[in-house]
Amino acid sequence: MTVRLTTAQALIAFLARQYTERDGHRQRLIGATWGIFGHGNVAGVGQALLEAGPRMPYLQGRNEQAMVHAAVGYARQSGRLTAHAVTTSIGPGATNLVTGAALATVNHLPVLLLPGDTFATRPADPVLQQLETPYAGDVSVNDCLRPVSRYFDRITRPEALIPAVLQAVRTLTDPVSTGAVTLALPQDVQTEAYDWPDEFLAERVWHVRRPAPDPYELEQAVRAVRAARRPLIVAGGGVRHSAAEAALAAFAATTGIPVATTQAGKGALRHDHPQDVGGIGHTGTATADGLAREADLVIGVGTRWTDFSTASGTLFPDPATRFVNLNVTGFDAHKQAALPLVADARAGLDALGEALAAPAHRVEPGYEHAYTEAKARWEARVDAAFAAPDADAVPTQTQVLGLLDALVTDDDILINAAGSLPGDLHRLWRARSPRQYHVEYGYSCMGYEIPAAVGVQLAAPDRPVWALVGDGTYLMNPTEIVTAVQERLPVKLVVLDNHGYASIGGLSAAVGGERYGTDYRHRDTEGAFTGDPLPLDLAANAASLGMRSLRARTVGELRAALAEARAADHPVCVHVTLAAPTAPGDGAGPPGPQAWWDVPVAETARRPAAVEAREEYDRRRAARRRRL
Ligand SMILES: Cc1ncc(C[n+]2csc(CCOP(=O)(O)OP(=O)(O)O)c2C)c(N)n1
Repeated sequence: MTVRLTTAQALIAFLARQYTERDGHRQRLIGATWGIFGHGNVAGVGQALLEAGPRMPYLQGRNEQAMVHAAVGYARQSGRLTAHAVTTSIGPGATNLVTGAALATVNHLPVLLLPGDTFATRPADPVLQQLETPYAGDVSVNDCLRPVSRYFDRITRPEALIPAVLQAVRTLTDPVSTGAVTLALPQDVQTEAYDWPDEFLAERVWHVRRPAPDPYELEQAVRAVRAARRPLIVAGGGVRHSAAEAALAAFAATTGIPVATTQAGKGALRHDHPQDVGGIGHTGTATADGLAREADLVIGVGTRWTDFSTASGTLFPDPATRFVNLNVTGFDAHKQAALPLVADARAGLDALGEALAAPAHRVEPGYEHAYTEAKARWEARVDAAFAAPDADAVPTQTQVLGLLDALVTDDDILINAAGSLPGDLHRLWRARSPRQYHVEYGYSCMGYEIPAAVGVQLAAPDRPVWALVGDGTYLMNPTEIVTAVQERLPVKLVVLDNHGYASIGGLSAAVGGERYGTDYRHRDTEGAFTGDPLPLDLAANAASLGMRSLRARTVGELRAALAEARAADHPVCVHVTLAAPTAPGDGAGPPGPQAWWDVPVAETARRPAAVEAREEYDRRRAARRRRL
């Protein structure tokens, strides 16, 4: 039997009947479809969504990039088992997807992108918003999405949807390949009818696999762990994606091996788990980075080993240090010249734990004692950075985190992506539950937080969801506030205002850039932006988009505003102007970077600051170690 539907109607009907299943739990693969309509999708996917009604919930966004961020927030919070689709018009609506797609793919998070495309039948080239490429008639702007998609297809005939969408869903549900998936839909094909076989539109369940380790690789890994005197686990986002938190906690407790975490992995262990030693790398804790420098075996679990985690190749100075990488992708498992252990994180940890049980393996007491003491020393530094003793004082950034730390429970979710906050959060935040810490640091995309909060709140309707943003990030992408208001989502937005890019300002100073172009100030008579601060009122801006907005000028006001926001059943913005931070690491202020990060400095420069910075850079760079 067949059913006659347009390509767009068949696509939406198909997507509404796809499910994922893992560990016996089954859920819809595509929970909803975001969309902004234009002539490239209104008559096709738009009409199909209207006909589908509640069978495919529709969410209205303000900006295509932001819709992808919201979808990514939703997928990450849902453990990648359920995702959103995003439909756009052709041309600018489609190319606005590129940044969000790259973010999804870098972070291995599923999102289905459905950009409209120019006519397949090409009756009147060029149509509105068409890019004409003189040397290639089959190129459209959607080809920009190829390098940032894990699967890309253009549906130039209705029946071509069948193999394309099956590959699309296979990619979305595969733990190795998931990321952004793009099906470009020419505007004429979207509206063309076809007789679709019933089997195509029947319910389909996609099992999300947990590959077990290869026996040989497991044996090698076990041998390496048993031989190690100072092992360190570095847990990444793969732990979260595999829901391996409990397996990791049990493995660490049984073996006594300390666990450091990347940005994507933070929260895998509760902060008070005895083996949790906090963040690793440039934004890591002194405890974790100290252990890394002394480690003889590093066990990476679900990590891509970015430069932040390895301190740009300087964190593991001992050439004898070996790596074991437990990772579902062979690509990542082989990094750092590691012994690869290609497997799902949970399956791999369980297998390792079992193999190390007889005879029971545990690190030496002296090692355990040393990292336990180092952790206690670090915790005292966190306490000092969080403490805000004077209720009338203007708070610093870390004191804002301290006030949140005092307020939240296991339920709260904190979202951040860029600026100086990811560093402070990674170093200092005390994660209380596995999915509390939601920092997107694979792409570190300014403007992620507010739309992501909308997506996260849709995935976790009963949990308090906080988007923490700098003023720079706010200005880049505030408009999904309107969506939070429209959907009555009680997201909490905390705007930490320091009149510019504090993070890049600090970085600029460190690389001899003299903070050029990083403050939000008027142009002065010499042409530089060193005049008075710009008269921005971001609290009023948020209020103008329909959000309740609270201004906090002091620690006391901030404490009250955060409590009000937490209790509210509607979206609330808390705006706080920060006190200038004390220079990090000068002894008085909060702890700064505990390890290096490679940002190249000008090799030739006339200004003394850059010349000096280059000398320091050459010294640091010499410590880099490549593992081949
Ligand atoms: C989309 C995007 N553009 C540029 C950057 C580079 N960048 C990283 S942090 C930052 C400044 C962030 O400013 P703000 O949000 O105010 O946070 P602060 O640095 O003041 O903590 C910039 C420009 C980025 N990460 N993302």
